[in-house]
Amino acid sequence: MRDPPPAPSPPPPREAETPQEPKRPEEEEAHAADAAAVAVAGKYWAHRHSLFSLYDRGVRMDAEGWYSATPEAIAAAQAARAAPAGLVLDAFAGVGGNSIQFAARHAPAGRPLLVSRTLLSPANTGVSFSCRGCYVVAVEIDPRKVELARHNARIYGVEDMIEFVVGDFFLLAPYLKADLVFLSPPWGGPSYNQTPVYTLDMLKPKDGHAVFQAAQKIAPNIIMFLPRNVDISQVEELSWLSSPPLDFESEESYVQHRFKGITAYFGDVAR
Ligand code: MGP
Ligand code: SAH
Repeated sequence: MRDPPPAPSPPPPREAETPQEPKRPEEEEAHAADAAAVAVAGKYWAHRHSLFSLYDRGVRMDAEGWYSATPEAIAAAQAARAAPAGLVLDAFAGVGGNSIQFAARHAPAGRPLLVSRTLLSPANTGVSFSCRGCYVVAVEIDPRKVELARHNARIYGVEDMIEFVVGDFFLLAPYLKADLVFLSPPWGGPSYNQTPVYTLDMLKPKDGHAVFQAAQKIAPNIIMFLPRNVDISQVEELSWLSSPPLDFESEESYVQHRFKGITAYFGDVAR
């Protein structure tokens, strides 16, 4: 009797491009990052379609992207709070999970809004057009992630709606204005949930107050995506940094009944 065929194994996850031999020092560094991406992707592979429903069309990730990208359904719900055609600053854009959903706002998965066509009426007569997506400025400090995010935005058909900026949000903040700032800073890696209560001073690279205060100077409306074990009273206190205090709402964000994080809304985006 013949052995049964081996169980199908998932194809290796795509990561940032793997350099060929021989490698220069910077290529070694990139290669190490790719290896890390593959390792991390092992745990997150099963979540690939909840992170990006169009994953199979060629979405690219790196290690941090695998564990940090906002799942698409959550990012879409967050984006739905933004005003249509508003200007959104995604301060920690990563591989683009949130920027893409703000730009594609309400476009059903798999049928991305054809933004470049909706900006002009067919005859270019100046007749009103419908554009439900937001204009997004996506700031990200890691240039490799910006390339991944740009590539992913292209897959979703929204690259034209997003201005990608490689830079440090804290340095750029004084020069920026927007209708809404979206904040999903690093939580300190997957071990964020090893503590019973996550306090805002654990956010990276600066504590939650510093992040929030930088955002307040940019826009009257702020959305923050935070760990599910965050101290929610601390988060609410951020609204008191304004006078009068900003409207505040917090929401538990789920993917298929699994609790993934807390979304905090400040300003007109709070219900
Ligand atoms: P998770 O808790 O690491 O995954 O992250 P999971 O599968 O819920 O873990 P488990 O406990 O069920 O095994 C859940 C979600 O939180 C991720 O999909 C990201 O959207 C978000 N997230 C996680 N981390 C570590 C970060 C981070 O450092 N920064 C940001 N912005 N989001 C993160
Ligand atoms: N919401 C994103 C994930 C963000 S993870 C998504 O869905 O894809 C947090 C990101 O913040 C990381 O990619 C990290 O490189 C970036 N980052 C860290 N410090 C930063 C800074 N000072 N300015 C801008 N980006 C920063």
